[in-house]
Amino acid sequence: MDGAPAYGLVEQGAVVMADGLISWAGPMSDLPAEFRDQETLDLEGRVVTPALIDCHTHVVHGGNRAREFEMRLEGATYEEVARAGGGIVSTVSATRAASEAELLEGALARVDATIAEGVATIEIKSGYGLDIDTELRMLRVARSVASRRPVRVRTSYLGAHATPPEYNGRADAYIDEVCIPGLEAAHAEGLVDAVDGFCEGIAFSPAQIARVFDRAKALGIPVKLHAEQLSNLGGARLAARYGALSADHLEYANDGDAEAMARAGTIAVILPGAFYTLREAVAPPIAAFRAHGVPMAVATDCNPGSSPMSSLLLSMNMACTLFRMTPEEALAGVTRNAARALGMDDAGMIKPGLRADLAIWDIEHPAELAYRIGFNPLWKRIFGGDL
Ligand code: DI6
Ligand code: FE
Repeated sequence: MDGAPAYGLVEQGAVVMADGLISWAGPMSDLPAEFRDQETLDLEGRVVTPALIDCHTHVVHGGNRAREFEMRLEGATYEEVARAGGGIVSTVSATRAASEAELLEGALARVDATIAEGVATIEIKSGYGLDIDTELRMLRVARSVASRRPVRVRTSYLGAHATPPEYNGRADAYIDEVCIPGLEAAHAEGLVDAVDGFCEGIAFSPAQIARVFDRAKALGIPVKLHAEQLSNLGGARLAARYGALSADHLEYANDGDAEAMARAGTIAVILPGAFYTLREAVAPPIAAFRAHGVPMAVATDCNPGSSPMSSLLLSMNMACTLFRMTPEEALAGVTRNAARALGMDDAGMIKPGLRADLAIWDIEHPAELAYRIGFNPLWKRIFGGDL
């Protein structure tokens, strides 16, 4: 088809792997002689992509919020549920009450669903502990996922997710007494790859987030931010000012926000699962991100409240159908740009020197990955060169 998206697709391609890394990739006809007598696997015309990367999840948490789902169907809004002590805070109670083993068991079930769809790297946030012990427990559990399953884990410290009940009305004190000391403790244990926050009317102001980011910068940890999800408070610009890896959600972001993000090299992480679940009416400004050259990632936001979804393939479909992203953008969003949103330069592309994390699909064209709904065409996943 003339003018059809290219996807960087190589017909009749070959990928050579050695020692867990990609050593060569290109058209079969160009395969250098030195690789010709290696052991081969004939993929019989299947499509190979980089293994997928889910760059925004909250898969470690206790309990579930099916009751809240019912309340919303009875007419309550997400913000009303949150203000009534439901929402994030109800998951905080369930997470505090859960043992490390229980948290791990719940997380593994969700992670297994994503691995089955070709995911090889998953980002996992804290943020349902909101006290130092439970935040650290969540991060330890998140890290332990990587020793239980063939998957890489990146952890984000999300102490600034909500104000816990014991600090009701004293958000600043929570930031000073729990959130920042918790960050220092988690960093001292080597548990933090990035620092995240929730900048929102029901969460924290830009000034409060800035205090957490200042500490992160001082510790040399990159930042990212849940920004402009339910309203525009200037979170995306704040994130850009701190050179954030990503700003996430962004439904209420505007053209100026996109411009600031482009200048800072901040990735826009698009989370259609939350938009869908909350029946949000305002879509993120995809055209502005495109126009300013802001790279877009796509993730599940897998969490028990606003996005109880573990399917990254479904996120791709939603990003296209709800937000008019192209299937090519959606694929870049769960591979190349997802890696950038995590500050990783060793995954997300099929390129010599990168990790041999690949997904092999029973499809004829990459557009099929975003096109189908509730169908998983993964044939095999390769993780660090292992089938
Ligand atoms: N935005 C979200 O969509 C999740 N966290 C956040 O900051 C929701 C978390 C929840 O409702 O439990
Ligand atoms: Fe989130």
